[in-house]
Amino acid sequence: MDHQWDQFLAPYVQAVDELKVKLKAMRSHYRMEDGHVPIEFVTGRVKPLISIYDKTLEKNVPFQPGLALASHVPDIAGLRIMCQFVDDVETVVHVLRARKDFCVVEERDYVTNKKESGYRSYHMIVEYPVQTLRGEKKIFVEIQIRTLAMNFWASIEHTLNYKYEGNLPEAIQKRLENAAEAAFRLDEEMSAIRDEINEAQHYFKTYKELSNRR
Ligand code: 0O2
Repeated sequence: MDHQWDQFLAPYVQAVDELKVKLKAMRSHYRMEDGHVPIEFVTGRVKPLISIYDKTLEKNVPFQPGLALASHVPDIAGLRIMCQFVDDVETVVHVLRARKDFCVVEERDYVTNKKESGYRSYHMIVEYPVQTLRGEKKIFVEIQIRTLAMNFWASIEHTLNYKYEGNLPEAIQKRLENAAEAAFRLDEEMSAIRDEINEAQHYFKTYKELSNRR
């Protein structure tokens, strides 16, 4: 049984590894252009089996490796791209849509339409071709694009939900709603002084390059 899961998950592991390299390369390319870098950092993971199991219960699909699972749980392979500013999220989405190495099959804009929980992020499901010994295998990968503030909120909320098994006490829920609002305002404030920040970052980069040459 373990072997079956290993075999099923292998292309997902490969896809996450490959896409991490590719998306991090995007960041390096921006850096070389000497302008604003919309990508702060990239992370990736293959969904742990226990979380896949929980998802199958939620979606009422059998917990067994195969096509049904792959189509009902499209985030077995997941990448996250963190950005400084809300506008950067849109920039990254445009660049991803134009790529030729995968095909975008679904988009969910929780940035402009936040979830009831207060969650904000942009989700893309892409179909990514993995080269295997038995030929090409297309798999779904979820790419989440969000600002640092959205990411901070989501990771805290995720941890708390895990602790309380999804039944957050009302007081904590209220605090999280306030925190979501604060994160939203932080994004707005940072966007308002974006030009100042960009200029400062440019000076800092030039200064560092000059000091390294000495
Ligand atoms: P994990 O542990 O991050 O993998 P659907 O039922 O299809 O409408 P579904 O399948 O939940 O909704 O898809 P959706 O809404 O696109 O969410 C998929 C992922 O987005 C989640 O995966 C989370 O990573 C993130 N997410 C969605 N809503 C929330 C939220 O309210 N709070 C936080 N912190 N993250 C959220 P998993 O499998 O739930 O979790």
